[in-house]
Amino acid sequence: MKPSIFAKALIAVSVGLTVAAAQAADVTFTFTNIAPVGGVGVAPLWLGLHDGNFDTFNAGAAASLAIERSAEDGNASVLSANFASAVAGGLQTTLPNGPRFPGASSSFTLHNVDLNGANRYLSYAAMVVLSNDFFIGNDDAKGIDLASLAGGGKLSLALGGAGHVYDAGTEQNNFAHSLANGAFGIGGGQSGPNQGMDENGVVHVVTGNPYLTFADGGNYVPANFDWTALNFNQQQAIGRLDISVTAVPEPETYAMLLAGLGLLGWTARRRHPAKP
Ligand SMILES: [Ca+2]
Ligand SMILES: [Ca+2]
Ligand SMILES: [Ca+2]
Repeated sequence: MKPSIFAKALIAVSVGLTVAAAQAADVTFTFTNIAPVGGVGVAPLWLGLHDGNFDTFNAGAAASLAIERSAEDGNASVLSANFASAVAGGLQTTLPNGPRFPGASSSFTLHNVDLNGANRYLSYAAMVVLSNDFFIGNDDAKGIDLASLAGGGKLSLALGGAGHVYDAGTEQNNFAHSLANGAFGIGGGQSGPNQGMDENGVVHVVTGNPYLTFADGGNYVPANFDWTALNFNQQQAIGRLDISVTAVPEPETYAMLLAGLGLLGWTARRRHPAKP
């Protein structure tokens, strides 16, 4: 039998309710280092999903302690603690498995994400490895809006392209005093957090190939790194962040859907009463 006009309308209403009420989502983030072999690495990427009111840093201003720790030591714990206390309903993670060097990737899935509200905007930050205090991040708290993915979908972002690599301005660019974080198993200089010479500067965009001007840079860069062709003025990104969203209907959505189906069944029975 063909469904009645009423039944068709009911189906349309049920589907509409399902979409409108499906606010929770599973969001999988996969970061892949796409720099050339021998290029820079990226420390474990911190990701925060908020309502637009969490600003990690401002270019031209002194870095917070959270950004200093992230940029100098690859340690997002202060940033994470700040986010947890400042953002109601925020969700965050730091991708696992240590720094990602060219070709390597790392993934994590956040659940119960509200991309229409409390978790609409994405912020990210991570140290560029090796460096004294370089990091990738987004200055604009509302610069990455994920609301269009609330019903499901995919998005890929290029991270660390021209204009998106920053010097935290907290440590002088000098590998002789502080090469990397010993916690990552990269020796040659730093043996603990917050080492190196204070820079007392502001957060600023890195341009060109900064390693060419590092004091003693050539004497301390490990043999498996080749930064001679590196140029932060070019558009090429260090990494790609793939975001995959699966909308998850909330329990009340199922309830409405079942109620709609029940009504459909009742309508069908009324149109075709059982024969005695
Ligand atoms: Ca900012
Ligand atoms: Ca610096
Ligand atoms: Ca410092």
